[in-house]
Amino acid sequence: MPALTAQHEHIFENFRRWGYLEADLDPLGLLRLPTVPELEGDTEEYQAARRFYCGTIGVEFAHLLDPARRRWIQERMEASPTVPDRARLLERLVSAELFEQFIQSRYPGAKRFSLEGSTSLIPFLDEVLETAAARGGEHALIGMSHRGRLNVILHTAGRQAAEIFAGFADVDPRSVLGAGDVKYHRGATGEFRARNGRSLHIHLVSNPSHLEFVDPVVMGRAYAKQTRAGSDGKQQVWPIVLHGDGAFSGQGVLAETLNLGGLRGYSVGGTIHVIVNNLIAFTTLPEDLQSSPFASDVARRAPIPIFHVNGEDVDAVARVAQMAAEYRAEFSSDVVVDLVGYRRHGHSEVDDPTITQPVLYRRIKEHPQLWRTYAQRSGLDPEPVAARVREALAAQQQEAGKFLKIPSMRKLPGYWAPFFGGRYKPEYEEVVTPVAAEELSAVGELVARYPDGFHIHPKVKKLLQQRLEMTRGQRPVDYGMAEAMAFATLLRQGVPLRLSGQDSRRGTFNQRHAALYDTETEAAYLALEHIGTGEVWCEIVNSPLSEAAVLGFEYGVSRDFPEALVLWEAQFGDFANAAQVLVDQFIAAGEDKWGLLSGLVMLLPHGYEGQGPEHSSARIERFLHLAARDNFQICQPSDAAQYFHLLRRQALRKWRKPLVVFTPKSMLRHPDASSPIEAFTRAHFRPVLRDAEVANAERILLCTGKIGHELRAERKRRGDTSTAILFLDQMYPFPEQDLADALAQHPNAHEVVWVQEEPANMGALFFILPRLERMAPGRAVRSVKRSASATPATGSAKAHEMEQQTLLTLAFTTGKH
Ligand SMILES: Cc1ncc(C[n+]2csc(CCOP(=O)(O)OP(=O)(O)O)c2C)c(N)n1
Ligand SMILES: [Mg+2]
Repeated sequence: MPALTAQHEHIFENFRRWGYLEADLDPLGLLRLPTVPELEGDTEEYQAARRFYCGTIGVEFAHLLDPARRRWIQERMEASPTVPDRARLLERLVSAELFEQFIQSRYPGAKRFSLEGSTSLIPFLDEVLETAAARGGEHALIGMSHRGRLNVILHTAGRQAAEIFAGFADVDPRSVLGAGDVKYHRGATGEFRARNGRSLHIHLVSNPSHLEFVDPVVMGRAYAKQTRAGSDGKQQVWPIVLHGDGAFSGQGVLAETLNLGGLRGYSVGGTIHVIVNNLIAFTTLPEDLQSSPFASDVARRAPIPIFHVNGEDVDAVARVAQMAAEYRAEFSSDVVVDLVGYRRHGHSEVDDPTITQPVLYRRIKEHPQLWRTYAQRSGLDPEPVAARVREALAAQQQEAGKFLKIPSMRKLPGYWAPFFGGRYKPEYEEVVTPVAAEELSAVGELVARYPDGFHIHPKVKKLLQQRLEMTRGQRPVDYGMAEAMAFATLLRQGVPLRLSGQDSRRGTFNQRHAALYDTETEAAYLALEHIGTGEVWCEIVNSPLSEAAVLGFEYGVSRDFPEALVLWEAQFGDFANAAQVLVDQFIAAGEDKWGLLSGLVMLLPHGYEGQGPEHSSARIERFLHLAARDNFQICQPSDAAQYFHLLRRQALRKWRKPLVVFTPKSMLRHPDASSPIEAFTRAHFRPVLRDAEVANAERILLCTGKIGHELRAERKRRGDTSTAILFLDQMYPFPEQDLADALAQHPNAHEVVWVQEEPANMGALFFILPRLERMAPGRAVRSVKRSASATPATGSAKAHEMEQQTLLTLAFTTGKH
């Protein structure tokens, strides 16, 4: 081969960099792209380069940092494409399009979020999965929103059309009163049969309406399945996420999720992202959706390629699918595919698009259906296939009539078998959370250990020494050590463990020290990661500065590793509101909507310490608002031993429910919240802590968290012997019996006062008061709280102190006569 001239190279480099901007990507010519002066010219080189880079495939890869990856793409783009199995592609297109039309004609007025205009998604997914199967893939986790979901369930997950049609008939609404979900959000599992005879298990992840929030959940689930699969897990389990163009460019959680792709502790060996780009979002056009030409532009910050492909060139779509999947397999990297099409109907089928885009929809109406044009271009007769498909769909509709209730299209993996959800029953309380003294002292040695020659920081050395003394009963155990002991004892009992959060390895409050850092080399050593044996893994990870993506990821991990203790920690509890969608739509509602359980733990630092409107409150009220039907557990352990037992209970129980824990800040090392070693060897988690100091009180103060300790100190200061202080360590499920028993210990108490640090419109007040009133007939029920406020706390530390003092004073005087 003659050496390429510099001129030739220069021209090709320009096309490699900018060619996608002049590629023929858009079936209806709607994309507005800039012209590129560097691509002007008509020499032979220009024509050759244009053929490679400005056809129906345009690829952005000049921003990849690794020359080997750029070369890999270049070689494939500059090679002649092989001819695909066109008969097969046609058959899939016909089937995908006629399925939509069948629903349109048989269930008029029903929403399905048709795929028409982007039906080449179905052959695209086929080719991705074919490549995955050839590369050792066994599972594909697919996340997607509404558009084309039913089509994917049928063609990709391999479910029966009859099962889908039964959903349109809504055969038994009574069975899902107040629960369940609409058909275009429900999950499905099935099999995709590849040509090489292998089949891939497909897991279509249940999805809420909130666009893009499923993305990190898919990754977390894939991560868990890959961990389970072992060393070649990343080849076995393939995450694929489908996006709308509007959602891709607009929703920040997508950007957060892309950022996880290359991080240790979160990498899943590459996710295949597909934008089903119909150049519209509901009624809004691209010029109002993104500031840049392509919806995909947000992905260019990551070192991953972006393939654009004209969705009407089905051969090119198949070629891109193969390239994308091969790239993922080769480089363990994310890849983005922008499948450009249009939307044949309104946003849903009951929506009239001619109101907002009358001209566009006149054009779309005249635009031929893809299966017909593809057949024509390929010289194939589509009619025999079409007749077969129509007949099969009609037969499936007959079958659908036989279902008595909407069929579940999902089978849970076997590892869920031992676990259950539903309402809480007291007989579940069988788990043993105390640990023998010898075991605790053995564990103390283990967690305080570091390798020979490790240069330990003097402050940390002192702390480790103190921890040893704690397990030997020589000093009270604080929260940090209680947690380390809970983790270590669980690991020794065979429970895998994963904790992620911002700065979680050291701990935001310098309390955890799960990782020790060598003062000479900065190498990290995590004693907990060396405790489990065999399959028992432990990961304590510093997360990126994201709440939504990281919480979604950990929820995903918990969904596919129910036997592990999976924890997400917020830096401060209120930052969890940046992930509120995950809490609302998955964690609180997942069981009700989809019958899906999770044992995820959320650790949310909470407490009023004068740090201002933020950093004070983890918004207890928000979680209590979401509490119903025992959907999750909401707890605030008031001392170290309670925390220890709570974590162990969560891991050892088979009742799998998310657990929200309000964790302390200043109380982390406070002697009042530390516990004697005996509390770890004997007790268990108590939802209500009784008062050991005051018997037969005249007044009862009921509270949760730090304020209780302050009330105790105030009582001591006052020399008060007639006021009992009870801690409500579990707010939900509401421990009615335990609380009733605790109240009954003080039959002469004429009033019960709920005391909280939070303002009147926040905290647990609204939740507790009506329950207390019901439970304390004949006693006055009152409350002490900050005045209602638009912010959780004051910005002035001094004002905070004054308020706090007032709370304490009021607590000891309110209603007193
Ligand atoms: C977070 C969120 N905001 C708004 C909506 C309402 N909504 C549902 S679909 C949709 C348009 C989505 O457009 P696009 O992502 O392009 O997908 P398409 O429907 O075109 O396939 C909107 C605004 C939503 N579901 N989720
Ligand atoms: Mg769209």
